[in-house]
Amino acid sequence: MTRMLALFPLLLLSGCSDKHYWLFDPKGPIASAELHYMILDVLVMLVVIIPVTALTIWVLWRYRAAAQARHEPGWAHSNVLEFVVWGVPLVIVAILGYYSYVGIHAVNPYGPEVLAKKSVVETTRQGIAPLEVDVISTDWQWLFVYPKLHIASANELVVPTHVPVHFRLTSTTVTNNFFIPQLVGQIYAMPGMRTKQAMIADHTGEYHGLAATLSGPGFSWMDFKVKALNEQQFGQWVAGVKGAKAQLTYAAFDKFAQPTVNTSGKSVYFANVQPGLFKHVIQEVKAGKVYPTPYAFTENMQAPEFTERTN
Ligand SMILES: [Cu+2]
Repeated sequence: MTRMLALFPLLLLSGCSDKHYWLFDPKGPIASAELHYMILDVLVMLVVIIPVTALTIWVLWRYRAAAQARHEPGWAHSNVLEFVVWGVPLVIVAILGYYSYVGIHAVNPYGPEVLAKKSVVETTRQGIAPLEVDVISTDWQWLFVYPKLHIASANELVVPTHVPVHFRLTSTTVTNNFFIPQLVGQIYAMPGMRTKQAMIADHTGEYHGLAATLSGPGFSWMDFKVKALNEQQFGQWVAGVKGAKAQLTYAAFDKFAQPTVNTSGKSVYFANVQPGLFKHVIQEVKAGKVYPTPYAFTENMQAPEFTERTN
């Protein structure tokens, strides 16, 4: 225990550049707002945690055997204590409720005010057209379609800095969870449905995106690179993808969406995405389209020796 306590200051020293501290190193207004409310919630909860910790130590000390404290087995009720144990939590829940409400609205991707509010985003230039990105999760890859640019990239999301990015999300398979800790919080990508998310990258750089919900055998590799580039670099990237050989017709998408594991880090680019792909995917899945997982991926769960019960 003492040894563990001695290590604790190292946690504080390790700093924000460490990849395990993404949430404490936001690189955009949405992630910053989320961190703000996270810290606020912890501070409000300390109103309970600190007194309870202190009182626990005090009670143990005050009523230790050697102190010979007064013994009161008949004691049963105190109005003051009732007031404290009910009153303080009520006040805390009210405060947390208020900040949850305000915080949810501050980062709500469905609210028209998101990314436009001065308090949330100082970097947004007025009237700048958002970049639209359609996110389609498969078993087990992420596809990012840029419908206005007619291009797509898999397992790599590239965005320009200081430009609002508006996501629409769906899934060909189970519900997935789109998460870029340094830029934007989790949002579900669900089969046959559309969700929305929005973000801005304030700084150029490379970030880590991930699937934050267990989704089967390929889950462990379902990470994606996020690159925030300046305007010129982004233009170059788009031009490069437009020069890619692979086309993304509806038929090509069908092939792409077949279950595959261990794709981590493999970026695939598609020039000429067939218009309306996002809508097409939702319609297909709604109509019952499935992408069956090959037996090889699930043999650890489904092998006959596990399913046939022996007595
Ligand atoms: Cu949960």
